[in-house]
Amino acid sequence: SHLRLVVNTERQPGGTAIAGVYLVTDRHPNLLPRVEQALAGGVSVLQYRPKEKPREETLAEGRALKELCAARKVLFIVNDDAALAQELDADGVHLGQEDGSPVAARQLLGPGKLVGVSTHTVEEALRAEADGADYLGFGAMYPTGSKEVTRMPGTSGLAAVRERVRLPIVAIGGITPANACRVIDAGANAVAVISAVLSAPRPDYAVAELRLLFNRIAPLP
Ligand code: TZP
Ligand code: MG
Repeated sequence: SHLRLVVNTERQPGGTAIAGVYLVTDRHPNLLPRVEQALAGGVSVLQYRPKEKPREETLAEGRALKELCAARKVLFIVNDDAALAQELDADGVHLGQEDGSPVAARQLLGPGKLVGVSTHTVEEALRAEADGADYLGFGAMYPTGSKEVTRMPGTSGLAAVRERVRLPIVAIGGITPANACRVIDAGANAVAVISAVLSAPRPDYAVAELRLLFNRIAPLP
């Protein structure tokens, strides 16, 4: 069964769409039902982060995830690959520092699509803003087993970026319901999570716990 709370994930008028819980996919063998359950807890954005596999499988998985998102008005973003985002008609693409220019991605995807850029320093954040990013990824906050991270600016790095940019900031890396309060307080508009949700016994409860923190802490610049 799913969480019985009524969850409103519709965008608030005048507010940014990038806020709250931003779920990133992994290669969980049972990914679709796990994601479906997570969305029931109140996810705002889903990022599809496919792993190496045949293009047709990636497309099929991407279409299925997009459908789950559409049913709950959750934004659907594709990691790394602007061409895949275009092929899936995703709501946007998320680029790392080595994934090509945000300007080119925006040109390919056309108006109305979101372009997010991963950043780790104030300098990268300012450059992403100048390149026209719609939001920033920023991390890692904490050690994580989900990715080999070489930089961990943490919540103090996040606070430094918050002072310099007005774009929505999505913090990532080792975030859990137990530490998300610190991350939101340091200025995150959204928390990106993999394991704290997809490896939880109840992904919907884990999302709800994270989401409710925003209602309680949220006044952000
Ligand atoms: N980028 C920086 S840390 C990370 C990514 C994709 C992994 C986050 O996973 P988790 O399990 O929420 O720490
Ligand atoms: Mg990338």
